[in-house]
Amino acid sequence: MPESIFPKDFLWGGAVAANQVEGAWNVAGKGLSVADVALYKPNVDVKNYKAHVAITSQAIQEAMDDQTDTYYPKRRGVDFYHRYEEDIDLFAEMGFKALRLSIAWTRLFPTGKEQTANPEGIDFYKRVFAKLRSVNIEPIVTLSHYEMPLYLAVSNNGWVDREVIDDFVRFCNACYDNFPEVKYWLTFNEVDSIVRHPFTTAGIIPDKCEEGKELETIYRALHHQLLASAIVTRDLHTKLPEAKMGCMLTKLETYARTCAPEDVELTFKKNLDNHFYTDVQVFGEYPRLILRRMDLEGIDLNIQPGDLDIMKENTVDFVTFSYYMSMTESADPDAERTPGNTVLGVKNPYLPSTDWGWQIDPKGLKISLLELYDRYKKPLMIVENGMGAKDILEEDGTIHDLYRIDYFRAHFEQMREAVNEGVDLIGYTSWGCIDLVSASTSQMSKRYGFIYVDADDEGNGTYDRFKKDSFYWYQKVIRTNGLDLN
Ligand code: BGP
Repeated sequence: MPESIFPKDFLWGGAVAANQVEGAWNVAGKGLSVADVALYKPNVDVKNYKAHVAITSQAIQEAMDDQTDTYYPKRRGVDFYHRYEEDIDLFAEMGFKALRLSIAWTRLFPTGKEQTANPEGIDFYKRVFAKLRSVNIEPIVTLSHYEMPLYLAVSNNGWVDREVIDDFVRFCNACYDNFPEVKYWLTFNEVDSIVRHPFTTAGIIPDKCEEGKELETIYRALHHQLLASAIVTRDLHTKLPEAKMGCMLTKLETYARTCAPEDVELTFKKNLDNHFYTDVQVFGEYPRLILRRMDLEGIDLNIQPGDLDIMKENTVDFVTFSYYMSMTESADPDAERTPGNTVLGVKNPYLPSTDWGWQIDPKGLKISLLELYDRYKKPLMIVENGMGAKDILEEDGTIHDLYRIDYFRAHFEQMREAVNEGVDLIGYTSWGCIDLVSASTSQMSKRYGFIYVDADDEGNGTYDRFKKDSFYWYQKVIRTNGLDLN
């Protein structure tokens, strides 16, 4: 068998998030998170992501008054809370080396303000990590994956309040103290997403923000998150010197629709704007061009004395990102647009789209890998990649998701080329390795998994698990370390 181009210890695996898989939203002392008030909106066009992620104080109150999970699918997830042993056995059967998952902040600190962690929450994750260890699967833990305490959103307007930094630092240190065996940690999932969905990412309630100052409010909250990221990176390096801290970016690779200089400039700025968040976490400082842009837009980050020193001295060890699709930009105001991962880009005539309009671009993954490795010169990990699709469970319990195998095969071929051309890629976790609740639309019908979960958008079904054709394909890919993609 010829040698694979991937490193022998390449971390093949899958990714999930507590708020999209666990369910058990109100048991064992868990408090309400921002995900628990995410309303499923069946009558809203799935391509209108802004409408799906929109939130108001009134909608929050209505959700808090509703104890059911009928229209709050993230309250039920796919019942991983009770089925995690069966699910982890299935991941092990595929040969996973790693599983990316998040620790729900409100399982440990129900409101975020408690001074000590909820023992029942600690116990759950101890059991999950023990199960993973028993089948030699390395946990990659996201500390903040769209799950902040609702109490902090309602009482502090989320990360707008600098005080929330201390609450997050206390939560992260409780994780380090209770789960010291975890080697890979990530601070904020898609740290750049705060500008696209400020409530989901940072608990910012739009109707609580000062009129006309919304963007400054968001960037001030972002500064608090980036400062918190540096502080908890420092604490990790102090407490668990063997562990590694990563940042996590939504890689929105953007192409110019034409070679017209206006299109190229606009596109160049779009990519600068996508990278600056992780620039801060890797280089420890805000890029001058971004600070100047904020200055020109009248945005004051309200940086306090000492903040920049902490950020400069505590940078991350590796860089991770999500990649689903690429985007295109144009200066033409009439250019046709198409939705992507909570974004709206110009339609690329050379690329096919998923049923949700996301443009499938395997070559864009290679470009992203080359670009991020050249920019950061740190080990990279792809921690989200995959395609949402309406899978069909056949009478005999099979699911023929050949389109998903084609998607992954094409992306793995590009990963192989990138590694062969010198990129230090240490791992890959597909997004939604088991069907779960969609982040943007709260649908179950937007399936990503190698494992089918018998549940529909309204929560009807047995919740039994079924292996898709892609389960067996990915099992072979992992067994041959990426050599056999047929
Ligand atoms: C990313 C999130 C994931 C996941 C993914 C797919 O933004 O980090 O949580 O949900 O998007 O998006 P969706 O679930 O909206 O299809």
